[in-house]
Order: sequence, then structure tokens, then C-alpha cells
Amino acid sequence: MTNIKMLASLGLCSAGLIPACHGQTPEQKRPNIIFIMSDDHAYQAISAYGCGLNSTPNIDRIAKEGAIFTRAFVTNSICAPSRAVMLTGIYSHLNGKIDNKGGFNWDQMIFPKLLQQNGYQTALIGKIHLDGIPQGFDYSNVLPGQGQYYNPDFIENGIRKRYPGYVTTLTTQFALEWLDKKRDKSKPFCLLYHQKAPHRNWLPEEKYLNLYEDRDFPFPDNFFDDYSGRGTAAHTQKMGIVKEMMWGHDMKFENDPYTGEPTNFVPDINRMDEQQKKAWRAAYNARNEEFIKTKPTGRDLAKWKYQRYIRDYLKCIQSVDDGVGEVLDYLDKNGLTDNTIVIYTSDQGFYLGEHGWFDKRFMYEESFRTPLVIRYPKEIKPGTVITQMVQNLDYAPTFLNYAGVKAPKKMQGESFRLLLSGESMKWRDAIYYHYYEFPGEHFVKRHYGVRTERYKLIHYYYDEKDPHEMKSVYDDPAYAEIKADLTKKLNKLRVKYKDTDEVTRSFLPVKKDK
Ligand code: SGN
Ligand code: CA
Repeated sequence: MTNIKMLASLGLCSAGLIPACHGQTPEQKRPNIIFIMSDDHAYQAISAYGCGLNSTPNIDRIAKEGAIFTRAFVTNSICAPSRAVMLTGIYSHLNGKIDNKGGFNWDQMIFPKLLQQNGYQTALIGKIHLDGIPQGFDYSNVLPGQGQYYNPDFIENGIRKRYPGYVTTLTTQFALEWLDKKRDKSKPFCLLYHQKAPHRNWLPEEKYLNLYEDRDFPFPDNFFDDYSGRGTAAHTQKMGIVKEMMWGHDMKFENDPYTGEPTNFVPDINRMDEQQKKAWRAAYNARNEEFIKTKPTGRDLAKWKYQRYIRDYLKCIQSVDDGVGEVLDYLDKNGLTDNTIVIYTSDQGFYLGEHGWFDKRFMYEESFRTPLVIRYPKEIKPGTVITQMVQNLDYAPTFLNYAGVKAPKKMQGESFRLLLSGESMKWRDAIYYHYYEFPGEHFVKRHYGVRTERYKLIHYYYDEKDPHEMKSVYDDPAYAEIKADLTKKLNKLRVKYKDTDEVTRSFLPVKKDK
């Protein structure tokens, strides 16, 4: 009922028939939205998910005071495409942004434009990783491309400037400044507050350079995976911590510890001032020298690399969590907590050593899944746990639903508002995935697939030698029925989301040798 009322009043506002939307009673006020997203933040590295790696008290607070999704997924596990899906509510093959390489068509309908048209103040702050001038925002202050960790450049409403400091704290600072001073306080707001961290190559804030150095993190059980039984895609990827992490870029050695040759060292070092460089050297040099003394090999070397990776990764997350805390405090202090929806998610999941990997892309659980917590005191009971399978495709329709704006028919996601308020509702029993960036960095082959509550069917289609790189059970007669059922579901979803072989082929690179 409330929704219908809201819609009616909205229609009047946007048509300009009533002077403004103020003067509403607090109950009628449309909710504010703060959409917090980080880049490559694995759910395993959020303490609310109970994996025991680190402590993220502020992100946990959103979950405790609101809801946590235990089965949230993306539709294409890579940065820019995932962002395009979130903005449009439409799969990659229809919004056009299939991989990190091409441009993004900002002219298409995205949820911030609709909110803006319906009386919201909108802002985009931090990483967006979509080329072109952002549309749909009253204010934008974004990182160019992947952005830099230290003394980064930001593009504020089209003007690029370099700022002294650390990217995560600066992004938070800009978000708080917009909330406090730059927005029109007579309107509801929607803020996209998007962190670059903890994206590769995991460069920590100065005050956290030594965090976790006294801890040895446990290895995932499948750290030493030999990839047997999963066709060639699992073998040919280049996501291995042992083989692919570089001595300079990732492991932070100025010289290769084995050959003594200069490495392709962290490029951000050139952006640091003398004091930052000093802090860095103090932190890494002593530990690197310690390593050089022993020069471990084999499994010991693998384990050492994992520890350096996970420690640096978790250090970056600490600053992200601090920022979340500052924003939540701001809401408390300004009486905005009750009427503001706060969502925390990542552009995808990430491997923290599972299968021996870092990075994402595969439809395997750790990168297919993504963290998702959300708080809205008016409608979500503290401690809510949602186990239904949602996807980043659903965010746009959900935000629009909360704002009382009708989602365009073209949007393929569904609002999960009713799941959150605990009303009974029919929800999907299968989800669809499609990854494209191959040939490309990390060599993960193109694939699409379906996941149900219990099973997953993955089809690698751009691989002539072994087109059916399924798990070993694919040919197991015991699974024949499940296979048939999954295939049926997969085909149904492809029809539902309008993904056809023809569309898929249109995104394939033209082969020169054929
Ligand atoms: C960079 C990273 C990759 C990563 C992609 C995509 N390499 O290219 O490891 O997979 O980003 O990440 S690096 O040498 O630049 O660190 S994404 O999150 O933007 O999709
Ligand atoms: Ca990412």
C-alpha cells in the first residue's frame, strides 16, 4: 500500500505539479540509499561470514543491524562488467559491457538516472572503472580506470586532480564531504561510495603496513589443488599464487630474491613522497631480507607467497572497514540511520588461496559469490539471514522499488525487498552466469552456466579440444538425471535472459587462422 501511495506522489513531483517533495511527514519520506562497494572483496574476508580470517566490525554492524545474504552472486565475475550489470539491471550481453576492455554505453538507462529523474540527489564517489563521463549523477568524483593507491588522481565532475593521501581514506573523505556539505538536503539521496581496495596489487595504508605480520593464516584445504577432473580450463588458467604472483608487483621485492635482477616493482612507488617511501622500506625491507636468508622452495615457497598475499590483502580491507564505520557514524550523528538503506557488497568475489588461486572470473563458488549485507531499520529486522540466491542483477530493481520508482521492463533483475522484510514470496530456484574475457589476462576460458541450490553446470564453449569441460560427474551415469535437469534449467534461463548462441558468437574474437 505504502508503495502505491509513494508512486502517486512521485508522479506529481516529477511532473512538477506540486512545488517540491518537502513537507512530507518523516514516515512518508523516501529512503536514502548508500550503496557501498569495494573491489575484489571476498566474503571470506568479512568477519560476519564467519571464516575467521580477519575482523571487520563495521561491515559486520550492517549485517547485525540488518541482513546478511549467504547466497549472493554476480552474473559475470569481473569488475567493469559487474558494475555495468549493477547500474543497468541487465545482463552483459544486452548492456554491451561483456569484459574489462570495451567502453560502456552511458546513454542507456541506469538506476541512478531514474532516481535522479524522480527527485533524488545522486552521487558517485570512488572507483567505477567504466570509461566515459558518468551520467545520472548530480555529483561525481571518480578514479580514472583502476585508480592508484597512493596520492591518487580523482576526476571531480570532469576535472582531474591529484590528491595527497591514501585512496581508501580519500574516497571516504569525499563521500563524507558530499553527505555533509555538497548535497541538497531537501531531497532524498543515493550515494554510490565505491572503494578501489582491496584490488591487486594490495598496497596498504601506512598505518596498517605492519598489521597481521605476527599472524600465520591457515591455508584453504584445497590450496594445493591439482585440477584433475575438471577439464582443461582449470589447468590452463593463470591465477596461481605460486606461478603468477610477481616478485616486484605483487610480492614487493625491488630485486628478484633468486636472481638479484631488478623487478617490475610496484609502480605506485613513484607516486609516494619520501615519508611514505621510508615507511614502506621500513616495513618490507626487513621482512624481505629475512626471506632472502632462507630462500624457501617448493611448498614452503608457496606458503610464504600466500602469507604475503593474504596479509597485504587483509590490511587493505581494514581501511575499507574503517571507512564504513565513519559513514555509519555520520548517519547516526545526523539522525539519518532509520531512513537510510545501507548496502555493502563487492564487484565480485575473490580467491584467497582456494584452488591455489587469487583473482576471480571462474564460476567456482568463491568468485561467483559476492558479499552482501544490507541495513534498513524501517523494514529489515536485525540479524536477518537471507539464503535465497540473489544476483547483482537485482540491485537496480531493488533500489528502485525502495524509492517507489517503477523498474523499466527491460531490467532483468528482480527486487528482493520482500525477501528482506520477511514476507513470503516466490523466488528463483536457479541462477545464470556468463563470463567472456578470453583470450585475456589470467586465461580463464569463456563459459556460461547454471547454479541451483545444490548443483552447478558449467559450459566452456570457446575451446575446440574439449568443449565440455565439466566436472567429472558430468559423464557419471549416477548424475544423468541431474544433468538433464540442469541442462533444461540452463536452456530455460538462456531463453529468459535472451542469451542465444548467436549473441554469444557475436562477442567471440574473429580467429585469424580459420
Ligand atoms: C588488473 C590486474 C588483474 C585483474 C584485472 C581485473 N592486474 O589488470 O590481476 O584481474 O585488473 O580486475 S594488475 O597487474 O594490474 O594488478 S578487475 O577487478 O578490474 O576486474
Ligand atoms: Ca573487481
